[in-house]
Amino acid sequence: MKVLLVKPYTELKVAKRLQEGFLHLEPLELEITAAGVDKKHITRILDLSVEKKPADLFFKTIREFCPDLIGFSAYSTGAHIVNDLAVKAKAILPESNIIIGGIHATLRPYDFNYSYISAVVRGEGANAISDIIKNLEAGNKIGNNTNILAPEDIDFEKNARENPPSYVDVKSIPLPRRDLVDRSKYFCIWTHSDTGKLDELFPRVASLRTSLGCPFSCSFCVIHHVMNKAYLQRTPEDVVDEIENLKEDYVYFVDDEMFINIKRVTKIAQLLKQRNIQKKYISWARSDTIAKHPEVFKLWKEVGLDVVYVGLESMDQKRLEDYNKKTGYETNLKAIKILKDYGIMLHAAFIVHPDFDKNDFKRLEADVIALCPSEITFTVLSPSPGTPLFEQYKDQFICNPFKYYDCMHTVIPTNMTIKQFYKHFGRLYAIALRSNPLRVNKIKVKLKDFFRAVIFGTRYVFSLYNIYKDYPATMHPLKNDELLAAAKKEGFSHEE
Ligand code: B12
Ligand code: SF4
Repeated sequence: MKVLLVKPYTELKVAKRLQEGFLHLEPLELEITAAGVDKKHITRILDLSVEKKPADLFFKTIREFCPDLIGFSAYSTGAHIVNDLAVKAKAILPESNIIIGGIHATLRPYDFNYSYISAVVRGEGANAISDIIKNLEAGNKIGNNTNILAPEDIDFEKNARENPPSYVDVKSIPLPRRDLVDRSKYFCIWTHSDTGKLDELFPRVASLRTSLGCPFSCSFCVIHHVMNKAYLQRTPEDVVDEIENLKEDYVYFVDDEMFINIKRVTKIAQLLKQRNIQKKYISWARSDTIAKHPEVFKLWKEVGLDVVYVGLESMDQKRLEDYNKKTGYETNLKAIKILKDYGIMLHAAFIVHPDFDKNDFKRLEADVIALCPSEITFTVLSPSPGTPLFEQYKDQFICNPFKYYDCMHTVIPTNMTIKQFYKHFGRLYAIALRSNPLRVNKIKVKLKDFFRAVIFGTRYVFSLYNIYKDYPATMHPLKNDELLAAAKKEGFSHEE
């Protein structure tokens, strides 16, 4: 059997700019899924995410390769693109089976209830694809459990809406097939240096997952809905074996929250030390974990933890409570200090709420300046499809909330006019770029890397200032209810 696994592209300019300029991570979701396919089959991964002409490449590949099974991955931002590619692929190859998996399929399988789709997979891909192929080979029904749902099944909608998926034993998840992608494509900007210079500002980077899920339930996040609050952990030995075998020296941990179990992460660091594994790491961590367990971060710094992404979200206690973050202003401050003291670079992630007024932006600007030097990014609070927040706002959308779900385009009305909102939003990024350690600490980098960073940084900020142009011109000077009324009148037709 020939199997083609496809990562969709993005249509939104800001997301493209991010991937072209700052980080493009390997399609780990497809590499893990591919590892569930027996090696007797021919498996290919097609990552369309930064191709110049992704649709052309997709159709060329399916015509030439003629896969029997096509599997798409989809985050919410790519779900409509996947549906579009799937229907066209089925028209070209009517005999092939098309399956869809990933976060969006897990959250809202019913968005893929179409006759051209053979199965929608919820949860882990490797185990599911292995079952699917066995079923196809045996001539059985493609899916018959709560994780593999077949649109042709009469109970599809009922199962998709009422029966939650089950979770696999973490030990049964195979190691990713990293050999199936061109590894030279994947990089991440690395602005931290202990020596004042960097051999490479855009090193090749490997993605690695040590745990799945998160026991917290922040209101804006999808993970506790995807995983039903489960937290699955790989053993320290298993994790360190995988790290040791990576070709790349730079590693991006893609866990939602890697540092939940302190004993486990301490053991991972101790093993890295014992085995003298010399690599550099980026990970996410909560501010309360850092504040409560500084010793763990000290140890991790010794084994190469360079950058920690922290969802500070806000320095306003009330907003933190509204987000159900279960941290606080003081905790955020403590975590920032600990990371600075240990020489670990803070990458602070803040949420900009569409209800922000001028003063909220000014306060956030002051918070950003106080964090200097740090990496700082912002997202616009966006209800994710498949969550209660999405249902709560369902009558408030000012654009198609699926196509524009990139946490940069607001999907709900802003308190300021949409044009002013993005003027302030772009300005936040401009200030954040000026606070970047590379600039503040005058880190020495190769000239070509320096120019690349300046050019991409400028283009990125420019595209942020201009986000408002992605909404119809009549909406630019509007705010609040006027914006909603105008959007309803537009009927979202401008997106087609
Ligand atoms: C690293 C990361 C990124 C990276 C890019 C990652 C990438 N390779 O594309 C960066 C930083 C660029 C990024 C950006 C964004 N991200 Co992001 N990101 C993540 C993070 C932390 C890890 C992703 C990952 O590698 N997971 C590990 C893989 C192995 O897990 P997986 O994707 O679930 O795949 C498994 C199953 O779903 C299934 N599966 C997946 N595909 C398929 C296909 C088939 C055929 C089958 C059978 C099964 C299957 O099997 C896989 C392996 O077992 C996730 C959180 C998370 N837990 O996923 C958020 C997450 C995916 N991101 C999210 C968001 C919102 C974004 C942004 C839109 C906003 C933002 N600014 O953060 C942008 C969008 C950028 C874009 N171009 O689309 C949301 C998505 C929510 C949603 N409804 O889709 C998540 C879930 C975070 C969250 N807590 O809400 N992200
Ligand atoms: S701590 Fe992080 S991963 Fe966990 S629910 Fe909150 S935002 Fe999501």
